[in-house]
Amino acid sequence: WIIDPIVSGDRSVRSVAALESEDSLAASLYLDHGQSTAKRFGNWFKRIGGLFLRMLQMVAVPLIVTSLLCGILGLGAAEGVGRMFRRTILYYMATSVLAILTGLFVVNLIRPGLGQDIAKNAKLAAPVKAESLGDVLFHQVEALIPSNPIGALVEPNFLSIIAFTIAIGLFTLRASESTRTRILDATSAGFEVIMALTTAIIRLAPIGVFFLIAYVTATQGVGVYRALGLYVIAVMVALAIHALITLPLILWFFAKRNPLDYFKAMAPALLTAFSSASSNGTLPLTMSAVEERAGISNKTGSFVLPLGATVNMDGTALYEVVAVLFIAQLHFGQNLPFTQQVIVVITALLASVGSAGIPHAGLVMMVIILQAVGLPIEMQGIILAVDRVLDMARTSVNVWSDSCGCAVIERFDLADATPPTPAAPVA
Ligand code: DAS
Repeated sequence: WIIDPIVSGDRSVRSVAALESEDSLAASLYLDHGQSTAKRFGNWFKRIGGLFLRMLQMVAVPLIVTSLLCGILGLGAAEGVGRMFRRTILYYMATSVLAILTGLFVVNLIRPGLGQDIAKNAKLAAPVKAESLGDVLFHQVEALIPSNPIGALVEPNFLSIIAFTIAIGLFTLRASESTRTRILDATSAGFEVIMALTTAIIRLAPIGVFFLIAYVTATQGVGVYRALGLYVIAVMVALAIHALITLPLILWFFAKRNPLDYFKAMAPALLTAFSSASSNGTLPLTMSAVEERAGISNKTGSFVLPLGATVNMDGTALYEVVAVLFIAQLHFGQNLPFTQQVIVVITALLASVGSAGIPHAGLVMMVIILQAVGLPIEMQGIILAVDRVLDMARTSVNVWSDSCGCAVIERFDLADATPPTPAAPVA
């Protein structure tokens, strides 16, 4: 009684006016006994599914803060690794931006959320307000400098939270050994608890997915599934481009390594990342694979990988851009304006930095970007159904990028360590 009247088209609605005057859930399922029964059920689907999304929102802030702090404080004393730290961060930001731009290109090319025979909401969403690029960029910079960090936690303003947490982490590295140890121990304990809570919430995903999918299906019509299929293709194509073209090129040109050989060396870690959908869970295997199979030094691997598992998530960043633009296409019935897409790029980069290396972390962080561009978080429900398989794929890309980072950093580190060959004496 939710799907049939949509699929069979047997909508005994009184008139097209009913379709126009009420939201499509009620209108398309308006039954001739004059009761918009489904409207009442549809609202309950949205409410119950919305409870699950609220649980994801509930853990987003503590997950970001504890995960980021653990990742940064795990660097240990900052002495002697300054140059490696700067190079590592530069590599991570560069590959994440390349991943995001790849996702942006593919989702604008394929446009999975447009042109489907989706029953449009009778109340089409308000067109997105287009700001000037300068205003957009300045607002993002403002968000990175919270005038009241506690207020940012309460709001929550995720960009402010991430920026402030990174600042606190970096300056804690410069504190005394005992201070660093105490803060790291407390943060690690907190991260362990929040991770357990998040994992418990994710176990409720099937229930949340059912209600959200029921709501979105009734609201958007079954045409949404064709759009969902295109969305999965868009994510997979973008991930493949980044993992099989971009990163191998970086490996070839900057690390002078044969990408195929390196890929074979990392295969056990990549397969574990795919099956577990957890960068953190795969980390021990990633570290042993880069050292024992790929010939990377312990100094590089033990520095680059733990940090990467926390702050370098190319696959996640790419996925969030595709997902948010897909939701925007579905919701607004049009592509986001360029300036809004710039906001998505910036927030996706920071959201991927704040994501934890645990299953579905990218989904939790997506709330940040949806809020940044004014999209209703309920629309996230539509992509929950396919998130597990996409999570497995994007986690593999996350680990593959971290592994390639080790080879690049090692190459530059060795170049530093190798004294320049003295010029041959003039005969
Ligand atoms: N599963 C996360 C990871 O472990 C990635 C994500 O959820 O986006 O890297």
